[in-house]
Formats: sequence, structure tokens, C-alpha cells
Amino acid sequence: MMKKSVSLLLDFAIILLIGLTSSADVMDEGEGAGGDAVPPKNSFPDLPEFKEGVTVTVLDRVGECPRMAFPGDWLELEFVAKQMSDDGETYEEFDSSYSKERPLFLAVSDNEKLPGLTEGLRNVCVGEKRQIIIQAESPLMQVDPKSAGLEQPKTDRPAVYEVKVRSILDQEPVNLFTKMDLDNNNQLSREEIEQFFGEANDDVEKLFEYQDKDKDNFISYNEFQGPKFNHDEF
Ligand SMILES: [Ca+2]
Ligand SMILES: [Ca+2]
Repeated sequence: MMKKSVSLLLDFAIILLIGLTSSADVMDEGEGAGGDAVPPKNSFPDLPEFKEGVTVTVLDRVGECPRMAFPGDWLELEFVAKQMSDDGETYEEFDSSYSKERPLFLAVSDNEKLPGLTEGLRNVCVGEKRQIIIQAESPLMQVDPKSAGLEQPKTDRPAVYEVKVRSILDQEPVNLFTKMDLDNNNQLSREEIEQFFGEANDDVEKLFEYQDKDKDNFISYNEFQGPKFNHDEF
């Protein structure tokens, strides 16, 4: 009786051992068969082939790709744009989200605002930083004159954009500030706010009382406390 129990235990131990060995074999096979071919989940996608006149270098990628941009999405961007100065020796900044003190919002499929920039941001991920060079006289260098938030670079020399994706949104962001700032100078005047409300009223004065912190008679982007999609101060 005692002997039989020991033998049963041994059988059980052998079954356990075989079981463990075979499951380990399965795992090894899995790794061997597809480990190299299948990229880990959420890794960064390969850069696509970009149109002529646009050169892209990835400057920074933090961790994995949590979210890639798709047509229909909107990008919230920080950027600095530079061009070689007339003396041909130094790069000069001609546009940036920091000088404007607000992020740039760009629709992924927007080929009007600055086509070269839209092109250079294809398949970009949240947190990614890219350098996008648009070659001189490329048709992709033309900024739509009606578009807010971007200055036209000189077209006789390459334009270098360093862009960081702060967030990717699945719809157009509600940005009341941009809607109210009719002349795109990053300051809300009394006239602009009155035009938005439709008429002059006491609320306009209240708004200035509370939000025009430095009392210069304009409400800047940072002072503005309405919806503007800004996670951090610029
Ligand atoms: Ca304004
Ligand atoms: Ca102010």
C-alpha cells in the first residue's frame, strides 16, 4: 500500500516534469518562429518614404509609441523653425510655438497650411521629436496665407523645422482662444471679445478684470483661462 502511494507520487512528479518541459518547448518554438519577425507591441513604426523636397530625421523617441497619427487626427505641436541667415553663416529662427506662446494645431490630413510639414509628420507618434527639412523652392514650402499659426519661410533656402508632438487628438480641438483671436496676433483685444459675444456687455469688462493679469489691455494665450488645449504653460 505504502509502496503504491510512493509509485503514484513518482508518476505524478514525472507527469508534472513532462508537462513543464513540453510547455517550455512550446514557448521556445514560439520565440524561435516569430520572435525576430514580429515587432514588440507599440514599437515605433518605420519611417515612410517622404515626398521629394522633404527630409526627416528622428531626433527623439521616448519609450514606445503609445499612439500613432492617422488621417482624421489632429496634432498638438511644439516647433522651432529656422533658416540660414542672409550672411550664410548662422541659422535664424523665423517662427516658433514658443515665440507665439502657444502650441500649433495641425490636422494630419491638412495639406493646405504647410504641406511640407504635414508630409514630414506622417506616421508620427506622441512624444516623438523630428527634424523636418523642406528644400528651397519646394512647392511644399508654401504656407496658406489664410492659415493661422505659421509664418511663411523664405523660399530661396531650406527651412528647418524641429517639431515635437505633444498630443494626438481624434477630433479638432476646441480652442476658443484661436477662434476669438481674429487677427492672429496671440492677444485678445476688447474688440475681438466683443465681436465674439456679439455686442459689448459687462462680461467683457469682467473678463479683463480677472484674466488680463498684467493689465496691458490684452488677454494673452497664457492669461486666457477658457478652453485652449494647453497642458503646460508655454
Ligand atoms: Ca488679437
Ligand atoms: Ca495681458
